[in-house]
Amino acid sequence: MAKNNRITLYDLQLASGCTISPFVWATKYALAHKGFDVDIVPGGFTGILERTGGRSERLPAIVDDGEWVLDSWLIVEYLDRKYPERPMLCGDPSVKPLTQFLDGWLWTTVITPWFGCYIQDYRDLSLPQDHEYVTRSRENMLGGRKLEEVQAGREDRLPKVPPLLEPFRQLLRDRKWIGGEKPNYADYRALAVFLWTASVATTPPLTEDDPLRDWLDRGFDLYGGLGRHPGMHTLFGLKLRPGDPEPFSKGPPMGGLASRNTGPQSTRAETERITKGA
Ligand SMILES: N[C@@H](CCC(=O)N[C@@H](CS)C(=O)NCC(=O)O)C(=O)O
Repeated sequence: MAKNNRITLYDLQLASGCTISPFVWATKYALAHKGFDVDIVPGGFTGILERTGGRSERLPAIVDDGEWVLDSWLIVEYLDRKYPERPMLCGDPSVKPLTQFLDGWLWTTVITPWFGCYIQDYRDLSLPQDHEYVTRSRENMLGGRKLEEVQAGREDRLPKVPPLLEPFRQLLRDRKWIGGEKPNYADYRALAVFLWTASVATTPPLTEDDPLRDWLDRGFDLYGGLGRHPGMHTLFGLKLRPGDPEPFSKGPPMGGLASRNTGPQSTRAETERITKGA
């Protein structure tokens, strides 16, 4: 049982002290959701094995009254199992698989392109002692390409990403949180993608008027502004150029699950369009 309500979290930080890892971000929110006070063990990419006494090469890791738990997913399972009397992170059985799907979709859809757009920033913002390791390991991840070469030309690629987030905007259109009236682990896992982005994005990835802004701002403000570290960058302010795609859908929701069939009146405009090309 957490002594004095405190749990230790091994963080993965940039030189500014802000968390970079989306896995650690999701864990910070999970601990706050469960109502714990957190003792942060600071540090960057190098020396993780030494800091954790040989226990882990990856972060996050937590220590709860002497009990080590590694891996963000196992940490969440541990917290709900050990503290079921506190607000559940994944209360319903469907939350876990749907959260894993959403996380996987966000990685493919936005983290992959944004990784290529911010990878040089990611290295430059890391702790000085991490630069060499981050350069070598990330260049290996990118098939041997130089970080500078991968990031170059991002002004042409960044405007192509916001339209891809439309299904996620639809998800949040009619609800306050993915979890309903209150956020749950699906919210934290999705927020973590944008918290990671804000930790490295020296130029914004989303337009000022992106409808996701409301959920993102409320999410960053949770738990006393947990996502508002001064080292973070704004996500909003992407400037579009002529020829760039519309960043998000501005029309009314149409078709499929985006609108409700409440009789012919509700589908007439769509029917006209698909039958007459109006
Ligand atoms: N399955 C792990 C993945 C954790 C992970 O990959 N963490 C990365 C940070 S994003 C890490 O520790 N990287 C250390 C490194 O790159 O050397 C979890 O869910 O916690």
